[in-house]
Amino acid sequence: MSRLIVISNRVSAGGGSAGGLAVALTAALRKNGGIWFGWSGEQTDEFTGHINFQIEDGVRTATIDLEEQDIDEYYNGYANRTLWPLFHYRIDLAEYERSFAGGYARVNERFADTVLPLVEPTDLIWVQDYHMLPLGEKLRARGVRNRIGCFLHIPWPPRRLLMTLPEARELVESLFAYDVLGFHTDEWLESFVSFVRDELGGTVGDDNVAHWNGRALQLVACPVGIDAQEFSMLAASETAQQTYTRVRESAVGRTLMVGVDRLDYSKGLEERFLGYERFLTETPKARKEVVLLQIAPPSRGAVESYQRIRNTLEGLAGRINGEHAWLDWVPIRYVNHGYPRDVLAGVYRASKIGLVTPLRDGMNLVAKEYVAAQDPEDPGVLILSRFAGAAVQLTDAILVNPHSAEEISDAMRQALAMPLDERKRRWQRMMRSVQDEDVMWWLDRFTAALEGRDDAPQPEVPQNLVVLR
Ligand code: ADQ
Repeated sequence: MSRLIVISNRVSAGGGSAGGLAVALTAALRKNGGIWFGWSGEQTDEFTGHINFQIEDGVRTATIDLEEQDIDEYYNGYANRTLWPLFHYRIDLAEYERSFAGGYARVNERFADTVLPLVEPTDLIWVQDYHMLPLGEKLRARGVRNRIGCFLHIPWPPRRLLMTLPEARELVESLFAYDVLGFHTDEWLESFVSFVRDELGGTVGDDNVAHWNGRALQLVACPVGIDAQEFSMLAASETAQQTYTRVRESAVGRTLMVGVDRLDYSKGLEERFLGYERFLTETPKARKEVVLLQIAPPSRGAVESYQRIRNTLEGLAGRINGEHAWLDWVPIRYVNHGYPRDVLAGVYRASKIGLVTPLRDGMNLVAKEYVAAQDPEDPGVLILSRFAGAAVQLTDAILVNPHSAEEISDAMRQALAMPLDERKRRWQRMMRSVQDEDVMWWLDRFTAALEGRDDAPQPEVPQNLVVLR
């Protein structure tokens, strides 16, 4: 394969605490050579385009610092206050400010200008996520003729929602600068197709190639996975075993339910707490027999809606605990910390119920990590939102509508009562999917499409998940 240039908002090559995605991209870059380019996370008084090169875990990284105004308008602004809520169907939270749109365009220009001298003619360029949607167009405008692909890690919103964005049309038009555009699921892909057909007047064939204005764009539905093998090994590590023992002891014989999410309104935490409250009220005999452990490290603290959700959840956890706690029992343990991956693996394994109930999620890797960490002889039950991309693959989870407290409460009762043979049967099927469609599979499929290759591995997947080309 050609050299890869991976471009993403933040760069996180290798390292023990990096997520599976970072591990996979690191592996690909190490194997094929190339560069991982992005924002350093640092602020500078004046943008100079100075690149800080490093070798991290055998991978060459190149990062730049951004000015305060860039960070406000591009990152905290357009990325996190406009696109993130809109793409998660939350137009009530989306803020449409011309200054944000301007900052987003400016920073993408800056990325294009700085990365340009690093690109060699045969490199494959792979742009990650919603922070850099127009980057392909900016690179084309600077004469780049390489194959360029973009993968969107979050949902693509329905056409009528996207139309609320003042720059919707030009944003979608800019995507035609890419050769390949990837989504996790057919649902997100179909929403994109609907916009192209009905708003741009473009066409999309059975081969999922979109045509508009003389450009052809290959659309691909390609669900991201985790490094299942690595995660199962982490779950068997000494740290995971110690964590398992500590967490189980702290539950003193009670059944543990766990949620692990970035503190984000898309993750449905408030609705999850309300579902649990309903369960406690409706199921008096199960009270004191269960504990909900919610791990939710704060993210994007500079954005007001994130501060609000933090306050709401603290209030809700306090109310539920105040109402239901007993001398020796607190129903919700709410922890605002991040943990290393081996500790998380131990927590997942110690929890007989995994709660993954986002209101909307591109994929959701926690669901897959929970499955990979289970003991095959005594696996836990996954309760999963129908509105997470992962629900297309993990159909043996208990699937719920996360907006319904009743459905969450029912699912908790069903999970608690589920016999061992049914738990095993469901887990085995989910584990097979997590193993077969792992992160390397995703990487191979996307890069195959980017190279225009036909020889990507073709494991058995539901028909609607096959790369459509
Ligand atoms: P996220 O919205 O961040 O990712 P997710 O896919 O669940 O959501 O990944 C979160 C990662 O962070 C997981 O690997 C998890 O282990 C880790 N994490 C969460 N809480 C943690 C904690 N307390 N301590 C340590 N680690 C923690 C976006 C999209 C998703 C999509 C991914 C990948 O929103 O839909 O699945 O990108 O494409």
